[in-house]
Amino acid sequence: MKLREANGDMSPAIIDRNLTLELVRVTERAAIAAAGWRGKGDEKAADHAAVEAMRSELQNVSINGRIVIGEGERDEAPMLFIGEEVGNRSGAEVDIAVDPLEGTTLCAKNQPDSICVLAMAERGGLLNAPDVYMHKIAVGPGYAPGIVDLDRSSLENVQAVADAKGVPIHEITACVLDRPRHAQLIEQLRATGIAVKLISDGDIAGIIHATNTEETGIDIYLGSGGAPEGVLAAAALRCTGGQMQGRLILDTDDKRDRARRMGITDPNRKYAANELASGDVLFAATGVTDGSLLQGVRLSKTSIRTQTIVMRSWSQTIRMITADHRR
Ligand code: VTB
Repeated sequence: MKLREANGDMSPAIIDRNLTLELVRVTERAAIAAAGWRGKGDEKAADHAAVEAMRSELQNVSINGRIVIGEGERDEAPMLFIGEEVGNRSGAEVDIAVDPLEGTTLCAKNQPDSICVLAMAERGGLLNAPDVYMHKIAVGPGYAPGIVDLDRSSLENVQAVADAKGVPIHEITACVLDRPRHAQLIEQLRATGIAVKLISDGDIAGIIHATNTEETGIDIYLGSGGAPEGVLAAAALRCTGGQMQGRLILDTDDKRDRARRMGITDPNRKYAANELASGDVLFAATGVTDGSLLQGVRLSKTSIRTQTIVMRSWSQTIRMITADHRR
């Protein structure tokens, strides 16, 4: 068995590398389906189209798959519910996390960075996260381990990144979801001269951007967003390199109960990227709307063009796949 150090993890290459292309087909299908709903103002219809397409294409993939992050509990989601078995039952036992349409609002408004996302890991490799918020922090590769930590203040974390880069703090760019709950954080960051890049939605793309500072200018991701998106972002980060931490926000009895039922015994636990997504991990995302991460679906008379990023933690290979699909 081949072993390789990936983000401090001695991960054996468990998942068949050819599955990367099979995953691309799944997110491509979902993106093409969702693209029909770009700019139509109907988030639900766009999401539903992506879910149906993703589910039907997943049935062709050579895996014994199980959804661990999907559309919700069995009683609230007819498709891609948590625990649903997917794949053609002929391959490895794997766990699957999906966000069939990340940024439904972005798609409905035809704004940048709406994407279809899927991650795969060996059985047990993905945190079964309830649909609650998660505090998140992420930076790209090349920093000393532990450079950022959720137990330190945001300013301390940004200062540590500035020091490591050897630049003044006002040359640091932090990416934050534009939400009222982040008003104080944004104010604090700006008060020290930090450039804040606000995104209206889509923190999986936001975290991926923070791992690719040279291209995006984003040094650090800060703030809270969906926990399922946190697990998907961690899967991506395991493939790109970098550091991330997440902590579930379990601020009511109901949320703590839900988390407990999903096997989370310590509600205050701080998870590193390789605890959110461990072992051998694959990640794929296809653009629906044009964005800074991916080009959106392009329709022409005879063909449909898609762009997909697909990555593998074991080798940390990042592939960009542009495909022309005959109409
Ligand atoms: C978060 C974020 C997602 O929606 O879940 C956000 O992780 C929802 O945040 O990437 P609010 O509940 O504050 O609106 C996304 O941005 C898109 O699904």
